Amino acid sequence: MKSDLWITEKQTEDLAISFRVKKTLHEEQTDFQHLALVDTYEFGRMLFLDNCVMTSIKDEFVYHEMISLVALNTHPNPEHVLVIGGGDGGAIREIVKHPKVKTATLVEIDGRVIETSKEYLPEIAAAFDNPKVTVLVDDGIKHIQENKNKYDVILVDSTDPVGPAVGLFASDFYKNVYDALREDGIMVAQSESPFMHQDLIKGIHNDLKHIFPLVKLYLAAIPTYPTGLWSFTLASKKHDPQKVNPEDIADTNTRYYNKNIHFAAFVLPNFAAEIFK
Ligand code: AAT
Repeated sequence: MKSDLWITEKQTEDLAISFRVKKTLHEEQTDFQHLALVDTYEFGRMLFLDNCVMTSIKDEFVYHEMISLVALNTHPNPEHVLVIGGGDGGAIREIVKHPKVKTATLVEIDGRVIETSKEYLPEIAAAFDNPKVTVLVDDGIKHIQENKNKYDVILVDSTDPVGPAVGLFASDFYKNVYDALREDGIMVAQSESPFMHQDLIKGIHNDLKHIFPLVKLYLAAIPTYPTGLWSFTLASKKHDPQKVNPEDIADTNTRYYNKNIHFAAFVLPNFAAEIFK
């Protein structure tokens, strides 16, 4: 008989998504947030932080490929890459596969996310032992303030703008990201749903446009995230993702991203393009 236990993310005051739970694998209150690892019938094992979906075994590849590979294949020489947040290791797993990457640094504020992901989500936390990888348990805001002219690509793989992640959506943070990037660096941040978070997306773009010459939104379908349609914001000092030579896109054995998706992801439906009008 199936269990009658469900885990629910309240996406807004008036909307929720529930997953029927096969088994609760782990639950704790860390120094930063409530952490739960559950096995679900529909999406396999899932990580929740403060009752919000962070990732699931079934659809994690979309998010992790899309947050990482668009920038890595836009930069002609992405040797040094930084991930802020992303303690599950999914972005890092995609980054180390790229042939041009020499170092991949992860700065995650909550060490318990890393440890529990290694234990319960080994398919996602698959590359922490790779020699290219350095893991720092620290506040990403602080790391960005302390490092200048260092990275080719910075990915902000953060929780929603509440709690420790609020500062990762602030204009001062983006200025420091600009300075932490080398002269032709690129930043990508997860920027929530264009159905629900238009004001947030607009704010991010307004802030970034004052700092970077090129700012673009791109989309991907992520069923376990609110509304299932997710956005990423790319800010670049020089290289334009839409002017990449398709021949230069590395084949890193992906399940969502490919040469056509690289360009198609930037084609916005009218309602999403209107966010910027
Ligand atoms: N890879 C998809 C999973 C995430 S997790 C985001 C991570 O950001 C969390 O582990 C959280 O601990 C970390 N984090 C939050 N604030 C900071 C900070 N200031 N410095 C470093 N790490 C931080 C993203 C899920 C997106 C959810 C969409 N609904």
